[in-house]
Amino acid sequence: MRFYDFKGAPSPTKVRIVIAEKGVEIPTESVNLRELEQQQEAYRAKHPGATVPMLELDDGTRLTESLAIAAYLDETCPGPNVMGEDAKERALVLMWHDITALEGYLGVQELLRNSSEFFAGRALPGIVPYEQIPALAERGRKRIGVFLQKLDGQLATCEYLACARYTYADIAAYVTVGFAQRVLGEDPANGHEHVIRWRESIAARPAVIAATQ
Ligand SMILES: N[C@@H](CCC(=O)N[C@@H](CS)C(=O)NCC(=O)O)C(=O)O
Repeated sequence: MRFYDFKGAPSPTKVRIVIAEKGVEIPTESVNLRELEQQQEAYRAKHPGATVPMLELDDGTRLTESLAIAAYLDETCPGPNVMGEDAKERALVLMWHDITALEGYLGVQELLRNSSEFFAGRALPGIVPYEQIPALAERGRKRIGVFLQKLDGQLATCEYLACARYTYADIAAYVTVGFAQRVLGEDPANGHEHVIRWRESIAARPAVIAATQ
């Protein structure tokens, strides 16, 4: 197997945390998004969609999309289960992953990619040259606030996001809150005591520390 990663980007960070939680070693190659290495021929020949993460299996299959990679690693690697032990847990993990991806992550992406000079003409990941729409940046900023409110409400009722134990839903939401903090330049968890309590417990996990340093 070979993992295509980039340390500064949120989507591969979720996979890096899963790998660390599982305690497995996977040969890893960094694709430098700051230098647009993902758009060069060598990487596009492997993944025409030109994004990271990607996991290349020994039979040549290439998995993209962090959720799919996490599900594959969870089933095939030893170590603690992160995608849910039974039908209800698995459904709750997918449910909170979807809420996080669609309501949280996309809000941060809207803000970043429609406001930063670096993403001019690249307002969406991939190879299609979408122009920026400044109004989407403002909408994204608002959506982050709405998402944090929802996260805090859920974490007021439950120690972890999807169920009583740590799962991939927590990994996805933790990375999204960190991404939001970086893009906003301020802590979106301010005033959300349950998010702050939860975030501290995730940040203290050895695998999270190892995967994000
Ligand atoms: N749905 C994908 C999203 C992948 C994605 O958007 N990756 C970003 C980094 S976080 C990327 O590769 N961007 C390259 C670009 O913008 O050209 C996943 O969850 O893995």
